[in-house]
Amino acid sequence: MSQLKTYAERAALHKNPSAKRLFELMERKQSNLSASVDVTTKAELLRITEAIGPYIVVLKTHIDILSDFDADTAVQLTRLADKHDFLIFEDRKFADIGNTVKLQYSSGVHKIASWAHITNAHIVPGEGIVKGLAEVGVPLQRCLLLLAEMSSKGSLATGEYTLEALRIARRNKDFCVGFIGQRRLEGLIPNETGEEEDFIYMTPGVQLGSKGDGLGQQYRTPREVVLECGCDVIIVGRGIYGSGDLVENAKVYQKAGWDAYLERVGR
Ligand code: 5FU
Repeated sequence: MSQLKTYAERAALHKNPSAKRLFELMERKQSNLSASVDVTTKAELLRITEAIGPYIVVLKTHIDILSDFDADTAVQLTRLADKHDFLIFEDRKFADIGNTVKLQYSSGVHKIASWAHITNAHIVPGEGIVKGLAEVGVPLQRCLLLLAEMSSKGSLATGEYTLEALRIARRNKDFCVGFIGQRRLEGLIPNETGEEEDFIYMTPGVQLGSKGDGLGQQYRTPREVVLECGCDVIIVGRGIYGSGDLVENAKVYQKAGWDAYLERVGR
């Protein structure tokens, strides 16, 4: 039962360098918090990231919402990731055939693979999407999360679709290290290899004091996500940058996520 193991113990189960590093840095920073900084200018993205960097393990970006993205944006994000010891997750949600996503991941204005340690993909096109992204990401020691479930109301990623995400991940473990999901999935289908397996679950739709946003987003608390559903990293957007003091908000979510983890592993 990997959710009962500590993050440090689970680091040893991963060969993918980015996945291993994520588990090690969660333990080091005593944080399982990812901040989703969904703002539309470079200056705002860098200002918020500089302020909350000490409390997060993953900065989640939507780089295509910046109105003034330039090559220096990636340089500055990388500098802040090194300074504050966190990984960068571009929430690109790739969704095309393998050959196209290879180009979207490596090229264009954003050159995502050159700076994002983690990215993610829908499995709508089938397994070729993972193969295509892996051709770019594996040599750069990047990793991929599959969208197994979404937090939004009416999501079609349920049932057999969600199980297929688990099957695809099991066949591509060198690159595909986990899921965007709302609960752990391993127990839903027997693992026929008999080998010990461990996937990372990163979970959006987290906020204290709100149940939703009027556009379909549904929120749960860090405790529900980490303790009750066994997920590993809480992704918090407007709960941190939406109102009030950024740093205080980040500290509140860091503590809530970490306390839920400590309770889960019995430490
Ligand atoms: F895959 C998903 C999902 O299922 N739900 C999400 O909300 C991704 N997200 C992202 O997490 C979404 O695109 C936002 O960037 C972020 C949640 O932001 P919020 O402000 O905490 O609602």
